[in-house]
Amino acid sequence: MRFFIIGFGQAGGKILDLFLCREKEAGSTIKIKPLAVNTARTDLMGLKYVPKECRLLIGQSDPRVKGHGVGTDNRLGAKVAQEEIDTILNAIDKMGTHDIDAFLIVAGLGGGTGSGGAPVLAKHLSEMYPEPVYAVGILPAPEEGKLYSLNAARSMISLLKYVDNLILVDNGAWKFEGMSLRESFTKINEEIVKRLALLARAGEPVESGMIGEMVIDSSEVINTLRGGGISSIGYATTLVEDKKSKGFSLFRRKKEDEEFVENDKATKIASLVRRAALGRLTIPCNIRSAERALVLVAGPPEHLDRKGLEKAKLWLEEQIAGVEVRAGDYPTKRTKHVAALVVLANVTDIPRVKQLQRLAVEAKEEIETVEKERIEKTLEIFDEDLEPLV
Ligand SMILES: Nc1nc2c(ncn2[C@@H]2O[C@H](COP(=O)(O)OP(=O)(O)OP(=O)(O)O)[C@@H](O)[C@H]2O)c(=O)[nH]1
Ligand SMILES: [Mg+2]
Repeated sequence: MRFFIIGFGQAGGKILDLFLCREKEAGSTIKIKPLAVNTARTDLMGLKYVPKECRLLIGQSDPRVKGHGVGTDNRLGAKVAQEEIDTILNAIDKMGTHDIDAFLIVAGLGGGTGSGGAPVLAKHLSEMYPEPVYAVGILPAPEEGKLYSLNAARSMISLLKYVDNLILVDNGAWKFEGMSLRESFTKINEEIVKRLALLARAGEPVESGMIGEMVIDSSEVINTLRGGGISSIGYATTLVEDKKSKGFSLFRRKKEDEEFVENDKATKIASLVRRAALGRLTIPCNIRSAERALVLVAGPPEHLDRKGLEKAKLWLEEQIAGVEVRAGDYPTKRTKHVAALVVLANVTDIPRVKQLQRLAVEAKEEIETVEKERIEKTLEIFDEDLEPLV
């Protein structure tokens, strides 16, 4: 799955940078195209792995921005993106789009630049390119305040109009015990990157000498994510033992031994997938409200198992509302872990989204009331008999 990843704003840029960092460390051969777009010069300068020619500063000519960000004003973020959309699209075009499978815009939805810019970019990309446009939207934690919630709700509604799928991540649900939100961000970013890295492996050529038990094509990812809804992703890993160090009973005959190992493998894969689907999702949701699902398992080939994957698939079909479950694996010698990814596509029962919508309505009303009261109070200062000019 060849993604053109656009990190929009600070959170988006940081996640893109970390993705490139982890891919490099893993010696990955997966091809992705990166572009970081921001209104803040320092954010772009802070990136280490996004090549300099793949960073784009916008909004320089706007006196309110001038390379310093849009200060959590996502309307300004959207305006700047709209005004400079040709520059952004040119940068994308110049990097080449002929060999990509999909666009992936990553942005924090509570701020200004990414929150406002991501929907504008999604709109134009979906109009210009036949490839699907996905977004990873990061929702603010409740303690970040109502302005962030209002921004996120607005951005989310706009994104849903234009993207083929919106993968949500909830900072609130992912805050780590005993850590500040800022400290948690680093860990949350690692979690997001792990999931995206596995998704990017779907349909890609496997390492030399390796054959997948059940290969999944990028078109199957595209089919799972079609339809324009919201997705949540589950993930689980397990450290696998070295086969040589595994002791089996000496009293068992060889054939039974093999059967035992095979059954054990299948059960392990199936339970790993279950753990991924029932554990912490990128956005907590009712799994029964999912329309489709995609399962991807990666790990050393001797630990992958077709029967296990089929078992997991049947189980997941029972769990979700729809019947479409796709499953595949990706053998790799580069790890001692087996990882399972479960994409729950087009989920509808998401408490945080409902809460966000409520909060946003409240915030909007509050802002309007405060503004009205302020105007009234300001006018009270003046003598009532004073005639206005117009
Ligand atoms: N998971 C995660 N969330 C982040 C991170 N940085 C910021 N956020 C979230 O993203 C929102 C703010 O978005 P930013 O990306 O910082 O804002 P921006 O797009 O740069 O926009 P402005 O700074 O307003 O110009 C906040 O609500 C945070 O919850 C990060 O590194 N990881
Ligand atoms: Mg910023």
